[in-house]
Amino acid sequence: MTRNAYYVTTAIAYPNGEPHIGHAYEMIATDAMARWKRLEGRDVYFLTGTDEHGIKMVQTAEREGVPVRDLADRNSARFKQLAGALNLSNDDFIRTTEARHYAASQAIWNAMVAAGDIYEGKYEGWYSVRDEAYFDASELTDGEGGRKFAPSGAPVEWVEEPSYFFRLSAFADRLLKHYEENPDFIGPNERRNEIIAFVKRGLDDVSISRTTFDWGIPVPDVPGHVMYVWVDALTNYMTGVGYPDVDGQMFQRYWPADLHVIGKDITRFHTIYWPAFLMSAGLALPRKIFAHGFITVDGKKMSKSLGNVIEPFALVEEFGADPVRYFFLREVSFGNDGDYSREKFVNRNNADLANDLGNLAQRSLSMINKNCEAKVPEVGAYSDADRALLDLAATATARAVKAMDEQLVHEAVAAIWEVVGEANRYFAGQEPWALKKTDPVRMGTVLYVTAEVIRRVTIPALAFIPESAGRILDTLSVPADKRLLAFANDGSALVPGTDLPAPQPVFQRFERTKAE
Ligand code: ME8
Repeated sequence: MTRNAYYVTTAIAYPNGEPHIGHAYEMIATDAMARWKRLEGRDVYFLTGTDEHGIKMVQTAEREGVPVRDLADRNSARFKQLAGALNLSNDDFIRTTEARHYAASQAIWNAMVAAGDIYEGKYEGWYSVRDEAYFDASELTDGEGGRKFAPSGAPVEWVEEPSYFFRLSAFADRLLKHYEENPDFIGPNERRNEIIAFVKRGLDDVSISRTTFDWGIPVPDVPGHVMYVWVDALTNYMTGVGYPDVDGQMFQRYWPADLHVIGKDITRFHTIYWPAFLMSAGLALPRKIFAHGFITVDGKKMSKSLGNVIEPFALVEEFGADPVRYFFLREVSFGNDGDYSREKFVNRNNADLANDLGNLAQRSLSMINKNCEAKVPEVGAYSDADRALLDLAATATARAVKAMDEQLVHEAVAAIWEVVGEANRYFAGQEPWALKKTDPVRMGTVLYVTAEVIRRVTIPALAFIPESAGRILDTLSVPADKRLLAFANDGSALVPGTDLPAPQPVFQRFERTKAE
C-alpha cells in the first residue's frame, strides 16, 4: 500500500534581513504542492521556518549594533508574517533557536559520533563567510591588494581553528549508489547530473564545528565548540516531525520527508551532506530533493545597489496574495530561473485571472442569476461541443496530477488554464445570450456546461489561488467537503435546481504603470 502521509518542506531562510521575492517564490511554490497533495486526499504535513545560527547572523547583528537574538526574533517574525500574507498552509513554522531543535541537533550529532563518523582535527583554509564554505586555493581568484575571492565573487580569509570533522569522504560510494538506485532523488535532471559528476570526483571530509564564535548549538560534551550552521539547519526537517522521538507518532507518520523544496544554490548541502548525515545516523533518507531556479527582476539579479529589490509585502499589498501566487506559479518554469517585471505581472493577471477566469465566471453566473431563477440550470441534451469541453477538463486535471508529481507546477497551471481558455471560446461561440429568446432550454444547457466547467477547473485551482478559487466555489454552492480532486469529475457535477448566491467579481484588473 502506498502511504497516505506526505511531508513537504521549504528551505529555512536566514533571518539576517527582510524576506525577498526569492523567499516568497519558494514559499508559494511549496505551498501549491502541499495544497495539491491535500486536494489529492493525502495527509499532508508542510513545514517552513527560519535558520537562525551561523556567522552571517553574528556579523549582521554586529553591524546593526543589536544582540543577535533580537535580530533573529525581529526578522524571523517577518518571515512568519510573509507566510501569512501569502496565505501559506504550513502546519508548523520552525525556528532553529527553539529548544526542540537543540535536542534534535544534539541527538543527530551523538548518533554520528556513535557511528564513528566524527573525529577531532584542525581546520585551516580559505573561508568565505558569504558562502559559508572553505575553498581550495586552486578555486580562488586574486583581486586588488592581494585579496582572494571565491568563485561566487565573495572575499575569502585564511582561518585556522580546532574543529570536528564529518567523514564525508567515506560516503561517496554509498551516495552514488543511492542516486543510481533512486533516479528521482534529485530533481531536476540537470542538478542530478551535476551532483553525480561532483561526487564522482571524490569528497573531502567536512569541518562541522566552530570555535571562533558561540552563536550556535553547542557540540554535546565539548565546551567551546558550536555546530557548523548547516549541521543544525538540515536537521530542522526532522525536528519538525518530532526527532529525536523516533518512535513518536509524528516521526512514524511523516519521516522520511517526501520532498524538500530548495533553491539551486544549496543543492550540494541537501543532496550530499544531508543524506550522508542521515546514513551515518541510521535514519531514512528523504524521497526527493527538488531545486528551483532563481528569480531576477527586469532581467537583472536583485540587489540593493541596483535598487531593484522587490519587496514581497509590497506586492501582496498592492495586488493581493492570489495574483502574486498565480504569476510566479504560471510564469516561471519550475526548476529554471524566472523573471519578475511589473509588465509581465499585470499582463498575466489581466489576461488569465481578470479576463479568462474572472469574466467568464461573472458573465455566466450573472446570466444564471437573472435568467435561471438563481439556480443551477436544468440540462437538455448534450451537444458534441458540450461533451468535448467537459472531457477536456477531466483530461487536463489528469495531466496536472502527473505534472505535479514531477514538480512541473507551471505545466499543471497551464493545463488547467488551457481549459479556461477553451471554456471562453465555447461561451462566446454558443452565444447563450442569443439563445435566451430562440431556445431557452439550450441556453440553460450552455450555462450549465459553463458553470460545471468552472467548477471542474476551480477545484484544482484551489492549490494555486486558494482564496479566489474558494470564493468561486462558494458562488457555485459547492460544499466544503466536495472540494477535492476526486470530485472534479462527472459523478459530482453541479445539481440542477441548487440555489446559487449572487455572483461577486473575484479578480481585478491592474495598470501597467503604478499610480503615484
Ligand atoms: O540558503 N530566487 O537561506 P537563504 C529564488 N538558510 N530563490 C532564492 C533566491 C532567489 N533570488 N534567493 C534565495 C539558506 N533563494 C539556508 C537554507 S535549509 C536547511 C537552509 C532561496 O535565506 C534559496 O535558494 O539564503 C533557499 O532555498 C531559500 O531561498 C532560503 O535562502
